[in-house]
Amino acid sequence: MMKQVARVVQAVCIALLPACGPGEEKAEASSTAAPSVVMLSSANDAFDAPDTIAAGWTSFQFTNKGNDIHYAHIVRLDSGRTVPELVAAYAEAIRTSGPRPKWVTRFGGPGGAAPGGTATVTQFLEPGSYVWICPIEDEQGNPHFGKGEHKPFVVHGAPAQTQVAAPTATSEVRLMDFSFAIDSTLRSGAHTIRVVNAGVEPHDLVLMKLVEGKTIDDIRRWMNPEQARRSDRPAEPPPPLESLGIPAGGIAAIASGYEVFMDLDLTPGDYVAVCMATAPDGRSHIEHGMIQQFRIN
Ligand SMILES: [Cu+2]
Repeated sequence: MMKQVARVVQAVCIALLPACGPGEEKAEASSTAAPSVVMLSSANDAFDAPDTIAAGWTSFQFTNKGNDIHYAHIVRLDSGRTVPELVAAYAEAIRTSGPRPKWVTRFGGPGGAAPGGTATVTQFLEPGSYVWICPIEDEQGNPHFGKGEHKPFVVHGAPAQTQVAAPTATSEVRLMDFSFAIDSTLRSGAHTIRVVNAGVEPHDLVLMKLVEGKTIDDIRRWMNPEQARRSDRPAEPPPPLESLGIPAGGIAAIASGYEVFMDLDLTPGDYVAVCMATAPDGRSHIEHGMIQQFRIN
């Protein structure tokens, strides 16, 4: 019963977040036109999503129709690289905690959506070749994209889209190597939070609202994606995620210099911000210090 309640709360809370691309080329927006909306969903380890999208500001409204958490993480491939190469190289990097392929740019996209939940991300799309992938791992540590949860799409030029304005932020979170700078004025209520990658490495952001009695050390211990692959992992099996914290929003990984606008409604309580990325040394960003507790009043 408690588990069901937690899942419902999780599904409600996880309705996320607008995002966008790098800062340079969209500053001159003079129109109030809304971003175009693209609906996509995931079920049974497969994406249902369009093959082509116009360049410019775009809201991705992602619905999770599966039984596990899913992402619609966007990656951009360098010219000449193929989707089978991506799937093979990235899955191998995850399996070995190795360096991620240099010819893949992390481009954001909808973050974790709970089963039956949604995640909305608005971001600026540049023309090019992209792939949606779900990097969530199953209980054996295999990423969903290795089981078929990936889909390529092409972004083509659309000059009219440059008239669409960027979202207006009420607050800011900076992602660095390896820490967060969270706006101390953040209070409960509705926010549009600008998330900026001010570091060198790609970073993501996952916000967990702590369950009563749980601490940042519980999150550090059980949400560490790399420790789980090593011999120093805890002896017991991990507890259900919802027994530790409720996912309260987040963004999929963005490369250095990118910014994301995240709309979310914060309720009073204790939160933990974590980055689930892996550093070139095979350690998680959490192990490098990219985990921080903060209170919302
Ligand atoms: Cu990070």
